[in-house]
Amino acid sequence: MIHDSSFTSSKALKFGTIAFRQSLNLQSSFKLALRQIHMENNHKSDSRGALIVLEGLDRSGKTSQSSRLLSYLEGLSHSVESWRFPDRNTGVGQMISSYLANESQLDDHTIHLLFSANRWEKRSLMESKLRSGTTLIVDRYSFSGVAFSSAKGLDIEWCKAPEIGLLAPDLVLYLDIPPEKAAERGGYGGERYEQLEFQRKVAHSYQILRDASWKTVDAGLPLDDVEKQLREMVLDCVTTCQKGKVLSKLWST
Ligand code: NYM
Ligand code: MG
Repeated sequence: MIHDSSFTSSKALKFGTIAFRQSLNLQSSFKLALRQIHMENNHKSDSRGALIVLEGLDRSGKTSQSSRLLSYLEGLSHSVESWRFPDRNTGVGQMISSYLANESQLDDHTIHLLFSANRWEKRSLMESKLRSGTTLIVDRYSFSGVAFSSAKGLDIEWCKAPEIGLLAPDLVLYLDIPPEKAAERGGYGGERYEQLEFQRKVAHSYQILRDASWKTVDAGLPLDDVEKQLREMVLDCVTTCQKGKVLSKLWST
């Protein structure tokens, strides 16, 4: 009896161990399957639109090239939008617009922060567009903010500070043109900053800001030639972001 019972319990123990092992196996295959599903989902959500910024002096051709790039990408059936800063349609944008038109006067620091606030008010929309797969071609961004304000003599690090944490562009296309040549192009409008001497200082500030995400194009070339070069760079960037690239933040260490 005693022997029997010990036999039965050792059998039960063996059975229990097998059942336990099998359940462990099942658990780990289940976990593996879950991980695979998770990775697939992650892969899908990593695919996103590209944040492409055009920078350069006034009259360097950014606006014309933005609209050309928009039509080009639309023609390839990409989801794409063209944005610009300052965005003059918001309340902050209207204050900026009247300052630029010399209809109001503001302290240099104040207008700098308004330009920055104008980007911050669009930040979350920008992120959701990019994550949903829309590429944004943006005419001016934080680099304009820092280049123009620091050209007035404001400290460059102070100028960069309010931009920290905005989305970092995947590509900055710098339309390079000598300030004298830009000034010849149909002349400047009546807006603040549109003066040769000031634009020389802005060009200098842009040089300090240049980093690895920048590509420089000779904007003195005919529009078609500039466009051809830009198309290639843009398409390359859009493809990289479609495959999945981490969306990073500007100037955070
Ligand atoms: N500008 C633009 C700034 O001074 N700081 C900024 O942050 C931005 C986005 O506004 N001369 C200046 C550069 C231009 C002016 O822009 C208006 P646009 O692209 O010419 O309309
Ligand atoms: Mg302008």
